[in-house]
Amino acid sequence: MTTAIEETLVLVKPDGVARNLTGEILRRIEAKGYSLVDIRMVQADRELLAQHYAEHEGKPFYEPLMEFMESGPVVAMRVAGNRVIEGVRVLAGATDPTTALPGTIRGDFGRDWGLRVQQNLVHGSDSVESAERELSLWFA
Ligand code: RTP
Ligand code: MG
Repeated sequence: MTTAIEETLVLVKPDGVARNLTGEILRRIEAKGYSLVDIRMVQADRELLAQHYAEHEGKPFYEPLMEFMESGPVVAMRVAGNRVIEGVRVLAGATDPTTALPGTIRGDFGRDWGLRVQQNLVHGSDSVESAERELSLWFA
């Protein structure tokens, strides 16, 4: 393992904020030893979300995803640490909360509500390039 001090974007999605899980999610990130560098609450608009989720444009879940993400405020966090990009995604668990393992954020608190899109509480950047791009969007 090589050392790779990174920064990543974490979003507590509207379901996580509405369910009062922001503190629990941040607690897990800090308990793991990652550092909170910046944090803000945002009511995201279409333009921001379209840029954030540009890779998913045209997919069947794109429109429901947009509606879900603009349904209420999100909490955006800049988080730093060694290999934090992969680490946060391990903490988050699999995209589908039904199969996300217990011990992960999505496994412990998420469930399938039978809606048109996965309401899975949290987002974490998936690569160094995504993290840089997303951080510049949410922390302009
Ligand atoms: P994220 O980008 O939010 O961190 O999640 P992820 O990498 O685990 O999942 P991704 O494939 O990037 O999908 C982005 C978000 O779209 C919603 N989604 N719904 N079939 C579905 O209903 C479906 N597939 C994806 C989820 O909210 C997912 O996190
Ligand atoms: Mg993703």
